[in-house]
Amino acid sequence: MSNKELAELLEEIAKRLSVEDTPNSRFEVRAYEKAAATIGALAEPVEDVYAKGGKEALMKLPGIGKGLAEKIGEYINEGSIAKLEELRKRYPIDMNALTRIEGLGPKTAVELYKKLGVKNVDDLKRALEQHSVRELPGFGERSEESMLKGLQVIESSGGRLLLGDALPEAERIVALLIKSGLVERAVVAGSTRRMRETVGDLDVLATSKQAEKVMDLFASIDQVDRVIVKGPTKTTVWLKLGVSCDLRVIEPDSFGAALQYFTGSKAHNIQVRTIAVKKGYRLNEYGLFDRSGKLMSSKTEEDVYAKLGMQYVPPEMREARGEVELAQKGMIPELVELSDIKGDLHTHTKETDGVNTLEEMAQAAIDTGYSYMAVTNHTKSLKVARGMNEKQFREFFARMDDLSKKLGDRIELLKGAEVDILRDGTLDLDEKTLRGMDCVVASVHSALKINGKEMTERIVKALDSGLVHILGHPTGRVVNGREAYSVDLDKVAEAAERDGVALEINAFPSRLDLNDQNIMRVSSYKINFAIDTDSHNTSHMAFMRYGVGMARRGWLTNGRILNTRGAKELRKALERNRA
Ligand code: DGT
Ligand code: CA
Ligand code: CA
Ligand code: ZN
Repeated sequence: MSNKELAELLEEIAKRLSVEDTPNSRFEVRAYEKAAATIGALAEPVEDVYAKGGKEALMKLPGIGKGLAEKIGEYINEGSIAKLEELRKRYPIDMNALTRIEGLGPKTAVELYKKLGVKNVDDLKRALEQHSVRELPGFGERSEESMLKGLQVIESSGGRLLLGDALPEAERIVALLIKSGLVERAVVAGSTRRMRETVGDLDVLATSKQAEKVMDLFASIDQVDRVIVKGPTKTTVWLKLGVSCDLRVIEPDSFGAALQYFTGSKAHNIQVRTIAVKKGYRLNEYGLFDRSGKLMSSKTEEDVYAKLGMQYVPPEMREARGEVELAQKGMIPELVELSDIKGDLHTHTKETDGVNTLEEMAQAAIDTGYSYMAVTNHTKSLKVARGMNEKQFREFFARMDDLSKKLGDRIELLKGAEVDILRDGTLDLDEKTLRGMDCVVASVHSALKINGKEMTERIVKALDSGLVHILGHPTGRVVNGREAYSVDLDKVAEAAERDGVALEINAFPSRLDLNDQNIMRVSSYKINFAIDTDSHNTSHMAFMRYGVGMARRGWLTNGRILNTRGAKELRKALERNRA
């Protein structure tokens, strides 16, 4: 069982409960949603937490009370949750798959079941194609169209897994191999190492003198659902996570060449191999060989690149986008690193849709080693997130002042908001309140379907207000879920340059917005970027590395990143933007 599996079951309970109209259901729905968020973001396997400390340990996790701890215990002990089974009997539908379609909520799913017998995504597709959905009262052509579009987005994802699910799983597998003592080295390769936003399968490399034993171990680990092919040097398994994983065991001496080869991308490798061929060499996963077939290099990636007359290319850049030429000229930029990040500028607390208290979030930032953290709760028009009004911000900031006094110089707390950019481009709080803040993130959360011209004007107007420091998740896309809204990013970047606004690289694994391609598109403008986690609970703070991955894939150096500045310098930059 993985944390993700359990989180999905808890989410399913929340969705199914949200259809029931009992007096307690709203409260219960929120409790299950919070628990799902907590478990989904937990670094340690929830089973381990339970094994060590039982229900009490679970109850120490944010947002998990006694009732939820019991349900989780029930699942760990019995492999099922009676409450969920009961709910599933009421409506035998694939709730999670159906509601993954943008614009299709639990209530709609149940209605489609009652009226048309739709139980799963295939049924829905058929119903849409036969135009029976649009005939239903309250649905119409527009909802048919929007559901079809949602279906297309999901189908085009082709079953690729989010980096935020792939990387931790690959790391767990690597850790298990190393712990076994059977391997000398084990590392993550493939698109996961390149930090692509989604990955098709996991690739792990290991060096060992006992390949057979390694393969036996790999095939039997808990994460494996079934073995697809098992051989002496390569084994492929299907993981319970819903993705396959290749393990290759290689000779220690060819580690560098193999890592270079299996990190990819394929397109990058083809370009590198062409360079080898031009020199009369041969390059493959075993090494770099000269004209006479003599091995020239294979032990480290650095050496392989060096023998080809190239600089080392960071994995995130290996996408055949011009990095090979740069490496030949010795012009690979010094990319931003996770350790350069000094703070987080976009976080939420339980006052709006976050899970943890202000105190808990501040402690998490301290534990991460940050110098500062901006707390940026939602604003009033975002009702689903219980957004705050001007008065509530004033009261909240008074509490922040108290906490800041208590914390002294352990961390600097920045007063902020994630203020909604309303449909007409105005901001969802009055000017005085916004001017009183240290860090204003402005984001679009509503009226996402307006045309590109309107959306561009709307965002540009918000930036031109002179009240905004950071444009949050600038395209609004959800990975594998929702397309970006139509917007002219060049016009947005021009405005950001004019107004001194930083564009966000939102590190939340389902957002990663801006992504690498969009970063490259706008990085020629004189603008800064802010890499933020958009944390809704303390464990989300660990998402920072995915944002850094996007920035590196977009070739950014730390000079371009606002939150690599120390606290003093950051404050100066934020003030200058307001002047
Ligand atoms: P994915 O899994 O679709 O997210 O993308 P990758 O890049 O992880 O691709 P994958 O798993 O098929 O292969 C891992 C790496 O191995 C790939 O990036 C480059 C290398 N590789 C695999 N097959 C070939 C091939 O036929 N030619 C070359 N040059 N490299 C290959
Ligand atoms: Ca792969
Ligand atoms: Ca693979
Ligand atoms: Zn947001």
